[in-house]
Amino acid sequence: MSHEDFPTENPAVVTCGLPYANGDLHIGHLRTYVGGDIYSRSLRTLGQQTAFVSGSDMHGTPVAVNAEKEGVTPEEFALRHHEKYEATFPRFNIEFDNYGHTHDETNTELTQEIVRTLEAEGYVYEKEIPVAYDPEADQWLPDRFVEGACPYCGAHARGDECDEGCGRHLEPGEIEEPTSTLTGNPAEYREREHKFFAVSDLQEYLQEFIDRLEGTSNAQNQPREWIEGELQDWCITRDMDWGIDYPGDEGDDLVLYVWVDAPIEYISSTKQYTERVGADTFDWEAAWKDAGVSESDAGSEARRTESGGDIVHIIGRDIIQHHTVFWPAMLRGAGYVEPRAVMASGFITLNGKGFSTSRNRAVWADEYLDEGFHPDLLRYYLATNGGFQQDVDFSWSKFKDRVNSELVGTVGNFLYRSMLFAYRNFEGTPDADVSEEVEARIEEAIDEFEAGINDYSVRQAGNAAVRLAQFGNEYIQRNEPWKLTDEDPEAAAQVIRDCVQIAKAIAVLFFPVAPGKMQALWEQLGEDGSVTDTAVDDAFEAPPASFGEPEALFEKIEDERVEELNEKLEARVAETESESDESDEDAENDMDADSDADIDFEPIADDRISFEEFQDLDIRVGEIVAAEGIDGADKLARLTVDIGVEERQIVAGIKQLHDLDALSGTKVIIVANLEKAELFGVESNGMLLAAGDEADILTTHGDAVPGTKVQ
Ligand code: B3M
Ligand code: ZN
Repeated sequence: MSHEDFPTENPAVVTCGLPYANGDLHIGHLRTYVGGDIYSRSLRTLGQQTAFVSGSDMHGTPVAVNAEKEGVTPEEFALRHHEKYEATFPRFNIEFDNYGHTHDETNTELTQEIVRTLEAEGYVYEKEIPVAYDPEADQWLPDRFVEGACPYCGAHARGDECDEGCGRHLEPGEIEEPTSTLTGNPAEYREREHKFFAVSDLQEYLQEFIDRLEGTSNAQNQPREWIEGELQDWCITRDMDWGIDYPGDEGDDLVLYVWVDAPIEYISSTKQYTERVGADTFDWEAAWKDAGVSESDAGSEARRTESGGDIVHIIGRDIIQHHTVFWPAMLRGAGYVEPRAVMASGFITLNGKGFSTSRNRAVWADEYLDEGFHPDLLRYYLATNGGFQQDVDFSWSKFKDRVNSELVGTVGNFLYRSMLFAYRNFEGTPDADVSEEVEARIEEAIDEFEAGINDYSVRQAGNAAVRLAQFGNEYIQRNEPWKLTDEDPEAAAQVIRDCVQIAKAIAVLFFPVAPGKMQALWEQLGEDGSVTDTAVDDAFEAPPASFGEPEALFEKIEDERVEELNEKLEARVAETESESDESDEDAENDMDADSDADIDFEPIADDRISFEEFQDLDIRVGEIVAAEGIDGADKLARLTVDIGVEERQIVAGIKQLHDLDALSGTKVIIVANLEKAELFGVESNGMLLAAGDEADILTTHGDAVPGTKVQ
């Protein structure tokens, strides 16, 4: 069942994954928040009633572990970071309608209420399970207090997550060869009673839910296997005193698992927004409560929610499982509205390598602003450099290129030249009607913007305005108004009238990406108020007849500046590395160690091979014809590859790293004469070449056809 296009009559809630209140923000962390801010602003521009909410994730072992290292209470530690985040987001024009935190009263009460409802609905049971214990420290070892080997893939993993291997959520007791992170000693498993949420009871519901779910394709594809396989129940309590008490168990050392109360903050934060602005402005219950589900049928057969709002979750791709399995199960079990969409972003690298907070190998959020760069430049870069689910690399040099060519060269150039011309010759908007051609082109840009939002592509929505500016430049160039002012003033007035309208349409459509800069443009156009209060149709309204002399909105970044910034970064990394040999150990302190992981390049092999040996390899260009996941295998996909002379079946470990549906037609490089192998019972006849852990697929630069030999 597909959803109605935006804008809908329902209230929408856009949420961003809650940052752990645990460290400093670097520009890589900002990607999902920028994406969420652009998405929610764009929905409003389309006329959708929208609340944009998030908050800090205060609980869980990531915070407890670091607070302990600093010798402060988890609360003090988390609040300090929360306040810092709350102040940092607006500096990047990321303006939440409400930014709360998981430890506040609203969230504590709502979490306990939801857990009580799940209990009352029969979704919670008790079970004795083995829990890791450190006998020396005389302490239970929940989640990140224990590490060991993943029982599914064998990779080194944290207690609750196989962060370096298959990416699975791990239940207490699952990790093998447990070691205490407190003392470094082997941990024991001791039996202990815990509470479980019967996710498996909702399996049938989840299977139907995932078919309805919209958003990026990774969020729909990745969880299928879990939902269709044996669904595990979920231990929802932990042996800790930092967290939200299990309702009724206050005083005991049992708190709710952080992943219970963290997503509930999405609802709590919306509720706080309503409490501040009133239900007439935004009604959190209308958005979140599933009025159609009575207590008695909450757990029955899957039934499409008829009421409630459009909930869009924007997250990093490492927490897809939490948002597409556990969270919808909780919502369903407690009678709340299911998410309409999950948008899961790719990771971000710095000069091709991972950000590393411990090695100071990062561009810090504060640092970016202190260098004097406008936040909108970074917003533009992060939002449009790649599709939302693709990995994006940041380098000062690429940043400079995009700013100079697109923001300065295309958008800024068009706006400045047309408005300066209008100001000098007409002191504002010339008195004429907009031409049909330009009106149609503005309509096209609006359609593109709207389609981008409905496809969950902030890049497409953002690019609609840039492409309109590109058209504007061509339009001026083609009509040469500077030649017309004397010969045919009326024709000159027409061209400039059109350009001023394009400028206004850009202000409306580019506002979600560049709110600060577009507000300045709005004022240059002589408009009153804030662009926030405009909607797409305002793109067709004439700007005021008079406005002042414009100023260039975007400034070129010089090569020397890039050199200077690169040098600063290198020097800082070198200094941090020489200061500390402990950086490897510190890696787990990172706010988000997944995206922070440094790539340790392997040394170049010493053994040289002869040219003849190289020639023994038959490497060919191929083209993917079809790609599908192999059932039961976490990582493997079966590819059909056209290699000119024949079609080959090749098995490759790319299942969770690529959107398989989007791969057909992709040119690839394969080793065609590798011995055949059988993987998961499927024959692999050749090998796909791909770079690094993310399996960045090698392709051709030009138009070599399938079958062409690579030499
Ligand atoms: N605090 C951060 C993460 O795992 C975690 C997100 C919670 S979202 C409800 O990326
Ligand atoms: Zn694993």
